[in-house]
Amino acid sequence: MSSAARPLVIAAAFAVSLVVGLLIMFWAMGGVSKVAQPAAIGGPFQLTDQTGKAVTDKDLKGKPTLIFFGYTHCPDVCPTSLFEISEVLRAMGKDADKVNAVFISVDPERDTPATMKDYLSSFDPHLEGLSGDPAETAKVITSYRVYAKKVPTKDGDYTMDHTALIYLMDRDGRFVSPFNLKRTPEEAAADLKRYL
Ligand SMILES: [Cu+2]
Repeated sequence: MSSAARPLVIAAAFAVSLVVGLLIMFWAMGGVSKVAQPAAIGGPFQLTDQTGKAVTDKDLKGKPTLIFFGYTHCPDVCPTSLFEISEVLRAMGKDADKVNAVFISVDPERDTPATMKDYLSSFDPHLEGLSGDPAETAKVITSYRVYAKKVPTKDGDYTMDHTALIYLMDRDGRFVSPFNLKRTPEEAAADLKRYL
């Protein structure tokens, strides 16, 4: 090889490795985006709110939505989370009307619209409490990939182990990310306002 050709060969080898590298990167990113498709969390549902009105996933569209799954007999996690969500809604001011905040029951046996209404009276009035029959509940739990399991207690009663994640859905009903409440209500409200 002449000494004049060598830099060209090196440049060509570099170009080939760059192209191969980019192809691998695109392939890997394609693979990742398939796994993380927004449609993977959430889906159609039909439930009943605390006033007895039917609510579907379509009713939530047009506004960003916080969704929290739980049950009214919950001893600690649910009341704490609902209190924290209430604080965020308060910090939203008038903009609280432009978001949905939804509490979905994972306990169809005990949580009727009347029970939900009574329970939610302790929290921000923007909160909607949705419940359904066992089949409707199972469907929404599955589509949001919620973990919910009945755990019998010694006195013959039961509690529910459940996912304590707060789901942030965008105005089109697509899952954005878990919503972080481990910050001040003002910080969380400012973050939520970005999705209006
Ligand atoms: Cu709970």
